[in-house]
Amino acid sequence: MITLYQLHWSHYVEKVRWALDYKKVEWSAVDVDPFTKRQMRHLRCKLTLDSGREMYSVPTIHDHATDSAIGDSSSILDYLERTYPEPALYPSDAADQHEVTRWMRWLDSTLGLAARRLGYTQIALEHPAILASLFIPGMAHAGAFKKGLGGAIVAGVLSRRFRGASDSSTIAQTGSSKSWNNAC
Ligand SMILES: N[C@@H](CCC(=O)N[C@@H](CS)C(=O)NCC(=O)O)C(=O)O
Repeated sequence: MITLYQLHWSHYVEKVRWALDYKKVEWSAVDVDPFTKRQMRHLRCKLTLDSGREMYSVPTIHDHATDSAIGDSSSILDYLERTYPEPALYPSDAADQHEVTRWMRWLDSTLGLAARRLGYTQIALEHPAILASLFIPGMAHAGAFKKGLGGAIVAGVLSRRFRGASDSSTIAQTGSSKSWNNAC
């Protein structure tokens, strides 16, 4: 049984859900509070940013069968392939496998980040109240005024992060052993 810690709308999480379903392993998801990540505190699976700051990231899985906790979508796929080899996600040829992994990690840190930024920016411009529902627990049923205010605050926080916080750009570097502590 695998527990997936998720923000349900994250495309990095979707990638892991696809892999889990493809492998037909038994799994269930825990929705994580994006600001406090309190649901993950029992896991010793933080990633270490270049700045030295440690943080929890989603997706993270906890495989109860092996008592392993793994963060980073591409590292999770690598783990699933090693631990549950059938059906195979990767081609059998080692060179092809290397190529797949290289593309996957490159896309994580380029298209993946750009798509996320575009998505949040569009939502902030067109329907900021949705951001409140996504990021603030309990906001889904709040009134329009509260949602609008919450959405504006979340949009401000996100745009500050996107504007150049080194931590968020470091999250992109999934292939870098410096940025990620995968031994968790
Ligand atoms: N490259 C990572 C990216 C994961 C990522 O950026 N996750 C975001 C949510 S979509 C996160 O956990 N950010 C931590 C935070 O913002 O505190 C992966 O492939 O899993």
